[in-house]
Amino acid sequence: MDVTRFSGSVYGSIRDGVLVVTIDNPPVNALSTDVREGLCRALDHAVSLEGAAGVVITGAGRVFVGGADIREFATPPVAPILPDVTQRIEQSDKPVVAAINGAALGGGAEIALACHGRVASAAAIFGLPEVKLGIVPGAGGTQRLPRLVGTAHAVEMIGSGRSVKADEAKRFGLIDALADDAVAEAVTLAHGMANAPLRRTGELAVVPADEAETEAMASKVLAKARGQVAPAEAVRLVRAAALTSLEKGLADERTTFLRLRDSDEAAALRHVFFAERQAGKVAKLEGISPRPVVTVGIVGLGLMGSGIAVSALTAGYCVIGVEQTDDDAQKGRTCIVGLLGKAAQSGRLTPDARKACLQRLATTADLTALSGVDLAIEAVFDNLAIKTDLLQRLDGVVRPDAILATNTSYLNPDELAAATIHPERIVGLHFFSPANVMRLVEVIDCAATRLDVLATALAFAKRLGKLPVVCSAAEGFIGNRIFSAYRREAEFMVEDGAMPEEIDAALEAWGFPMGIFAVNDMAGLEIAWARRKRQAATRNPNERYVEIADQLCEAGRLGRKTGCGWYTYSSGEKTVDPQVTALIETARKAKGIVPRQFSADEIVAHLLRSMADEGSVLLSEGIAGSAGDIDLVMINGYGFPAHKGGPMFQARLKRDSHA
Ligand code: 3H9
Repeated sequence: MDVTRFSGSVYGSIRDGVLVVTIDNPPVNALSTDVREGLCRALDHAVSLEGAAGVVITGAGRVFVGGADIREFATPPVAPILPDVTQRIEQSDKPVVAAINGAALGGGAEIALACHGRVASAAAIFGLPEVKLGIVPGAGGTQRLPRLVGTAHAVEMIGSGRSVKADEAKRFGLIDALADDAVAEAVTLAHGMANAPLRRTGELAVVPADEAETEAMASKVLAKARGQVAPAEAVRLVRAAALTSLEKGLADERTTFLRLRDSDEAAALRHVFFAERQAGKVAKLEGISPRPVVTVGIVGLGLMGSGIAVSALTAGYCVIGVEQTDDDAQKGRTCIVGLLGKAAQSGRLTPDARKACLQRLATTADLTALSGVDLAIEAVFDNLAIKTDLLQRLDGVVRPDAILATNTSYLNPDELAAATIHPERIVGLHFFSPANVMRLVEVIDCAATRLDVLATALAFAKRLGKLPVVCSAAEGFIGNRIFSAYRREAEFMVEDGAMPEEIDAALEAWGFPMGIFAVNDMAGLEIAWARRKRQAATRNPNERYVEIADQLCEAGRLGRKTGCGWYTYSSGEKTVDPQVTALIETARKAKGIVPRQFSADEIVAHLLRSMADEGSVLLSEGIAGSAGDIDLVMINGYGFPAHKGGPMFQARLKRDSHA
C-alpha cells in the first residue's frame, strides 16, 4: 500500500478509492501545528486526486484525537489555526468522513463535527471538555453540535464538559453509524455520499429547542460552575447558535476562546491537568515492577473501611473484610452491600458487576482469614496504640511477602512501621471519606518502605481509579498539615475580629464549596482536638494558640453530629449561634484583643498565604514532591476550587503579578 506523508504526524493511503488520512501523533494525537498542517495538505491532496471519491480521517492507536495540543496554549496561536482546518473540512467538495476509533475530544470532536459523516467504533467517546480547561471550544463546537443534537443536549455536554460513549452519541444523532471496523464503514459511507449534495453540519438549522429542557440543562450546568467563567460562556455561545448566523456564531466563539485561553482560570486548570498527569510518577520507581495483588484484606469495616472495600471490589479485587465481632462483621457487610446497591441504582455498576463484586467479598471476625492476602489495609480508629497493636498482630498472620498498609489521616506511619517486624513492607494509604467516592489517596512512602512495596501501593490506588499523590511520612502528610495551618490562621482571624460566618462567606464567595468552619463542623471537631491535646506537651509556649475550638469541644459542641459546633444545626440548616459569638468575644477580651474589621479579600489573602507558606515548608522538608502535588491534594481532598489552581499556583500567580 502506497503511503503519502503530509507532515511528520499525518499520512494517508488510498483504500477502495478513498483517501484514508491517519493522524499519528502519540500519545493522544493532539492537534499540534504539525498535525494541522498535515491535515490541510491532505485535503489539498484529495482535491487533486482524481481517483479519490472522498476522504476518511482517523487516528492511529487507541485515540481518535485528544483535542488541541494543550501545551501550545501558553503561546500565541500559529497558522493554520484549527477553525480554518474545520472550515476547510466542512467546505470540501469531496465527502469527508470521520472514522472515530477512540476518544474524540475537544478539537478532535470539532474535526468530527465538521466532517460530512461520522462512523464510530464501540471504543469511541465523544466530548467537548474545554470548560474543564477554563476555555470554550474554539473550532466550531458550540455552533455545530447544537445543529446535530439540539440545544439542550449541546448545552449539557459543552457546559459540563461531559463525554458520551458511542451508543449515547448514536442516540443523540451525533454519529451516523457504529461499526467494528470504523474505517471500512467510513469508506463505504464516503462512496455513498459521492454523488449527492453533501450534508454540511454548519449549514443545518439548529434542531428546534425545547426551551424548558434547555433552561433546565443550563441551570444544572451553571449551578455546578461555582464562579467559574467558562461554563457560562459555553452555554451562552450554544444558545446563540439558534439565534444568529454560523459566521457570527463562529466569530463570537473564536473571540471568547482567545479571551478565556489567556485567563488565570485557564492557566489554573491547565496547571491542574498537567499536575494530575505528573502525580504518581516517581523517578525512583522507574523500572520497578509492582507485586501482583489479587486479594485485599481490610481490617475495620466502618464507613472508611467499607468505602475502601467497595472501591477494591469494583476494581476487580477479591476482598476479605475483618471486624472485631461477628456482629460488627455483619454490619460491615451490610454497609458494603448497601453502597454497592446504591452504585447499581445510579447506573455506575451494572447488575452483573454488582453480583460479581458480592461473589468476591467475604467478611469475618477472624483475623487469621487474612493469611493468604497480598495486601492488608488497616482502617481502624486513628489511635497510635490501637493501630500499633493491630499491625503487630497482622505481622504474625499475613504471608511474609504480603504488604501492610495503614490508613491514617494524622499519625506518622514511620512510628507505626517501627513497631512492626518488617517495616520495609509498611506503606501508608490515606483515603478520604467517603472512600468509594473521593478520588484522592495520599500514598505514604515511609522511611523503610521498599521500592516495590511503594510501586504496588501506587499501582493499587491507580487501579481503584484514584488520584494517588506520593508523600513522605510525617504527621498529617500534605493535606492535614496544610489544613491545620489554614485552620490555625482562620482561628487567629476569629480572635482578631472576623466572625466564623464572615470567614466562611468570604471563602464561599471566592469559590470554596464550604467555608472552613462549616467544614470543621461537618468533619467533627474531636479529631483535631485530640491531636492538639497530644501535641500540648511539646507545644512551644511562646507560639500563639487560640483556645476557642478547645472550649467548643469542652462544651460538647463537636460539630454537626452533636447538633452544634461553630454553628448550631436544626433540620440540617446551620445558623449563627449567639453562644458561640459570646464565647469568641469573651476569648478576645481575656487576651485584651480589640477586634478589627477584615474585608473578604483580606480574609482570603490571609488564608491562601497560610496554605502556601505551609506548602513551602512541606517542599523544603521533602514531604511533598512538587507544588503540583500539593495543589492536587488541596483541590481533591479539601474543596479548594480547581479553577483557582490550588494554593501553590495562587502564590505563584501573586509572585508573577508582582514581578
Ligand atoms: C481543545 O481541544 C480546544 C479546541 O476546542 C480549540 C482549539 C482552537 N494536549 O491523560 P493521559 C498528554 S482543548 C497535549 O494520561 P489517557 C498528557 O499530558 C483540549 N497533551 O492518557 C500525558 O502526557 P505525559 C480538549 C495531552 O490514555 C499523555 O498525553 N481535550 C493532551 O489516560 C497521556 O495522557 C481534552 O481536554 C492534549 N490535548 O487518556 C482532552 N491530552 O505522558 C485531554 C493528553 O507526558 N486528554 N495529553 O504525562 C484526555 O482527556 C486524555 O489524555 C485522553 C487519554 C482521554 C485523551
